[in-house]
Amino acid sequence: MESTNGSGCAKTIAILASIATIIAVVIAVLAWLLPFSPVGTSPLAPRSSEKTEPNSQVSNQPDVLNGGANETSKFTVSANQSWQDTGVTLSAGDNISITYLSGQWDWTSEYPDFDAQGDPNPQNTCEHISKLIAPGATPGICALPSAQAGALVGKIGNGTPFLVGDNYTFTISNNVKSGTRLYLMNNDVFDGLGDNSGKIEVMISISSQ
Ligand SMILES: [Ca+2]
Ligand SMILES: [Ca+2]
Repeated sequence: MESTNGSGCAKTIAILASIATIIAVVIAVLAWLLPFSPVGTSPLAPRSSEKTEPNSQVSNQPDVLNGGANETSKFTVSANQSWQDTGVTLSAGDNISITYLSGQWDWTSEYPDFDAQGDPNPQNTCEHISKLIAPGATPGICALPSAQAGALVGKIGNGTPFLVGDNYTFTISNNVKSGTRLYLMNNDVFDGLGDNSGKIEVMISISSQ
């Protein structure tokens, strides 16, 4: 009787031990499985982090692309009009290049045509011809008195006019407000534009920081 009871007790202990082992294994498996989705120790975690990293890289890329933006446009400048709005807007730090492409013009009727470099006669600065046309007139009646008559000249907003000629590349200074426009014209006496003929086409390239 005792031995039978003893053997029954041993079986019960063995069954309980087996159940305990199974429970322990289940707990161990759960302990391994549960933390890994939030913490990242399961096989799934690396996949979710792989998905996150490319997304964050993609969201950063447009900033890099915008930082290196380039814009190119063409504009036709008429010989017989004052400052012409190119529609190009500029910001401090932009690098701008204005390049003559085609066409010819002059600074007075019946005069041989030339390109954006202006009158090929070195004597014919705008200041010089302004004195011929209007003796006693101040040099301010020209867009850029010291430059050749009929040369392509430019200005940024209401800034000081500058010589462009066939090509001019420069950086927009820090005191220029964002969105300021580029203007171009034929370097002639303002009151004497009406007798000019021709037009030229230029390419304007902007690279923003
Ligand atoms: Ca003229
Ligand atoms: Ca002509």
